[in-house]
Amino acid sequence: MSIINYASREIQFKIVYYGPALCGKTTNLAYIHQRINPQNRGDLVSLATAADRTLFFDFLPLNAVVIKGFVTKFQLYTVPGQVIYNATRQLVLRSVDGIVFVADSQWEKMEENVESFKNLEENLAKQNMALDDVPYVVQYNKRDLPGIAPVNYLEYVLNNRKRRVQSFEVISSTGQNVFATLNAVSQILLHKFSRQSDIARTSTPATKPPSPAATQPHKVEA
Ligand SMILES: Nc1nc2c(ncn2[C@@H]2O[C@H](COP(=O)(O)OP(=O)(O)O)[C@@H](O)[C@H]2O)c(=O)[nH]1
Ligand SMILES: [Mg+2]
Repeated sequence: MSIINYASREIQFKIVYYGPALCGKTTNLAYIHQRINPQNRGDLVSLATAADRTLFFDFLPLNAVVIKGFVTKFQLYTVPGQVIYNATRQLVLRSVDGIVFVADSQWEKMEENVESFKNLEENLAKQNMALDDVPYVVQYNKRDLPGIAPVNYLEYVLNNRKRRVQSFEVISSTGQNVFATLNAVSQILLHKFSRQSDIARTSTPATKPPSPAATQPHKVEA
């Protein structure tokens, strides 16, 4: 649920990168962090173990466009993918506004992808949310590796619900389609926000939601 601060005229949205261990969630955030103008972002906070696996989460705050006098801020989080950290995943998912499900395209990771996707639905259900009501997109990461499943197979396994969502072929280690993914989920959640919020309804004539490119480093206006 977005947080609207009338005093500071800010709207905060929370986007969570969800997926199995080592699928590339931290790599997405690190790339975004590296490409965004430092004036428009905070530090990337990673709580990692010595083995470089996320223990709690990564956190990256971004400022983006101004909607009707309000600065929109996006808070990007990752979850720890390892099965045992489910309580942490539930905490990180609290009040989520948008989700990027990151799948590892390698055949050998298919079971883990499916398991993680199911786990996402279960954890949302525990906070009375249904995946179908949450803006989300799917990312097929590691497209540069050998031994990956074709996209139509991944679509069949991970994006075969009544409502098919946008999906992206990504190489997060080079940044390919990392911003396309983020922009897509931001656009969907901003659309939803414009439909539902008083700010959007009571302000100046309906304009289209800020361009998804708003989160691109060179287009950020804060
Ligand atoms: N070849 C390749 N390696 C990747 C890609 N994305 C992430 N990795 C590597 O996969 C490993 C796990 O990535 P990380 O972002 O830590 O995964 P997380 O557990 O989901 O946060 C790291 O060694 C990354 O460099 C990719 O698109 N291609
Ligand atoms: Mg990580």
